[in-house]
Amino acid sequence: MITQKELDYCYDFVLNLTILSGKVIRDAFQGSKKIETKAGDWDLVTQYDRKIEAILIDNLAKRFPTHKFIGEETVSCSNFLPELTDAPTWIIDPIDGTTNFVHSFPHTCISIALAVDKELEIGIVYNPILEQLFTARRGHGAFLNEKPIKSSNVEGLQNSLLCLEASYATMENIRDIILGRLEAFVTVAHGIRTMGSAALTLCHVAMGAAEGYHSDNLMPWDVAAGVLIIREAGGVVIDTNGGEFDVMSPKLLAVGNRKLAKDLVKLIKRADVKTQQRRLLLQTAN
Ligand code: LIP
Repeated sequence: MITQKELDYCYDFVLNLTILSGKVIRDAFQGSKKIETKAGDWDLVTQYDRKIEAILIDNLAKRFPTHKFIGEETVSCSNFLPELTDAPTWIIDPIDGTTNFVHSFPHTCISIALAVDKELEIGIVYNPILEQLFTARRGHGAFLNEKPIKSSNVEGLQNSLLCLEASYATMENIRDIILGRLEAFVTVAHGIRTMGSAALTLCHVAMGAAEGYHSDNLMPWDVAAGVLIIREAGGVVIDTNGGEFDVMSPKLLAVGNRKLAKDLVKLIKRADVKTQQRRLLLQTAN
């Protein structure tokens, strides 16, 4: 159990800390970085990801000694994803959009959320390069640089700007699924975008700059803050198959409104059926 007053304090504290930590990204942005790979050639980490995660966790742990942490780089080192419990838990991506950061492509951010009783209470996504600060508290709305934001009410797929994560097509075992979904999106939408930062893409859906975002293969820290920001901006987050969204196992469809969400679920299902048929044809041809 946590009081509103305690949550107010957590919010003020983490907001200051996040803005201060943004300086690390800003100072390192144009320079050379030490780059290592994690799950594959496409999964990068730099010394700055680790540095920022250490700053965030050290300061939060000092201030809130009973709180727990799920941080991208800590989990990568231990290879162990902790369970989300009822305890106040900070879910942290020190640099979301690391590949963008490595290339000095300006869509990169710090993403941090607080969950209490497994409910997202605080979400902050901060891009210190473009000075975009997205914030949300459960039940209090969503904001970009302190101004309220609202998700899109465009209901037609044919009038939508849709985002998805195309880079997973590097993985051979799911390449056809990703490209099949990409083909389906391109065929119906006004346009598609692939930004390279799940957290910032979610915030663009929250501010109504894009109608929808879809990606499987994400991790809790990529999405926790952005999910609260979209919901507080009036948008919808569901599982890719249309069911309830699970932040600890995110297969995600984040959409400006419910009507469009339903149509996207159908579109993705049809694309996957087509992919399965192509696989069968290939198998019989071989
Ligand atoms: C990245 C995401 C990106 C996703 C990558 C990765 P990182 O986060 O935001 O959109 O496709 O898998 O998780 O690794 O830069 O923090």
